[in-house]
Amino acid sequence: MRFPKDFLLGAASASYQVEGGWNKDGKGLSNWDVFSKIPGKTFEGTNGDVAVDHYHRYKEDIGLMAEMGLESYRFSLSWPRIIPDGDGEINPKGIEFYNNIINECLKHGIVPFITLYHWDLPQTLEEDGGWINKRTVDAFVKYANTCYRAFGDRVKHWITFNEAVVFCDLGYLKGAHPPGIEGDVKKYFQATHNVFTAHARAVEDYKNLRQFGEIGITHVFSPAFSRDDSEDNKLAAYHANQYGMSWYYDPVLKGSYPEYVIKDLDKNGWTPDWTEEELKIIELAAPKNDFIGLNYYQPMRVVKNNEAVEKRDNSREKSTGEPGNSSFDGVFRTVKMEDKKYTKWGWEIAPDAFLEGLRILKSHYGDIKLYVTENGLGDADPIIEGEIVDVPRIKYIEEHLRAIKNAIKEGINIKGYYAWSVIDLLSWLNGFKKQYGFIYVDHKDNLKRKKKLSFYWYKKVIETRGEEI
Ligand code: GCO
Repeated sequence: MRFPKDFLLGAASASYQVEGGWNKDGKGLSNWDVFSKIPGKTFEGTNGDVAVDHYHRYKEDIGLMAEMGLESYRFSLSWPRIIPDGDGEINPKGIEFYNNIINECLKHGIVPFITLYHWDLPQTLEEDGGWINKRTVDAFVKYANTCYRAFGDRVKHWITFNEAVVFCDLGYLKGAHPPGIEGDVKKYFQATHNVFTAHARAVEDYKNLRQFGEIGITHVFSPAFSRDDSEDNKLAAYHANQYGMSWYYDPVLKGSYPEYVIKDLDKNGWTPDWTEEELKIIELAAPKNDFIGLNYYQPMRVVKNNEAVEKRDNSREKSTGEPGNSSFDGVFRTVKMEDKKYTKWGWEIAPDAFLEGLRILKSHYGDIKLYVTENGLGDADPIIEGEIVDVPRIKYIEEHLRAIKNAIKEGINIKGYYAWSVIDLLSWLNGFKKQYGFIYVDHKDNLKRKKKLSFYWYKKVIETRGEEI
């Protein structure tokens, strides 16, 4: 089987992780420009001031994407590059930069797929309360509208937010992302609700403009499975899925929050401050979503937690996705399992759990269109005689593409695959050591680009539309 003609084979990046040019041409400060400079917050103090200098080298980079035969490029816009103070004047140089990227893609026949928010919030808004303050919701809707109007004639695929669970959880519960708050459950839920409201309003607004493209949101897809058949652990997995999946997918796809979680929130005094009007906006926007983007890296294996919640470790090392943490409410714990495979950063490699998760998703939400907006292997790539022989990455992507093929055969509506990432980039918490790209960046030689083995492999996959997988 080949991937269907309308299935897009692409790859992805995010503004802060590739661009650099942090203070160039009128760009405002982002929360990450500030947060990454607080000692101890990032791996060896790495930051995105230069990143991989995509800001200056985008032509070369997009040229390489074209050489690889990439059909679509998913990238994010830096909000403070476009509106430096968050909701004031538009920076024409910021618009120009993204026009250049978009036009360069189109010149090569690459479909641009835009993420509006991949975590770099204008610092002025962060200082004013960030995602806790509803002013940020209004500002986001305005920013989104600015982007639709500036780029919507050529861009027909829009993602509002990337991985709300990550920036809200790490921002308000673990303190590992800006604004660096630890253990504030009430704020965590408030932030998520404000994000869902912003998403819903941005979807409405897009549809009202009648630009005839598609819009959706990208979520982490990390279905929880019980480690074994014990009733306690199965209950723990149910709880994990209610909080980690339903809380995020229901408001977007069903237009309402899951009862199970709402009850808990009420009981604990964690219910967000929400209005009838906001809940209505969320309800009405749900059927207008065109798709949902899934970032799949690993599932969760969970057990009932028997340790005290106080033991939760919020260090940077413990916040980078490796299993072994208790949930914020102490109900369950993620575990590593003897019989599973893991990456160097301790993430499980589980294409079978991906397929299983997709089946569950379909049973809950029906035939909604799906894009796999991220999937890939974070590795320290082997270099032999100057060649980057990233065979483990090839194997990883191949196995996941096979799972997707099988899902399509079963009638699951997946319309594209975006490998993370197109080029080696800055990991938010793991520096440059953790590589994901098809294109290597030599940090010892002036950020020179080099094609990895996976580059040639993915090119062939695209050429043959995955026939051999
Ligand atoms: C990292 C992460 C990221 C994410 C991406 C999420 O190591 O920093 O893996 O690269 O995958 O930004 O959308």
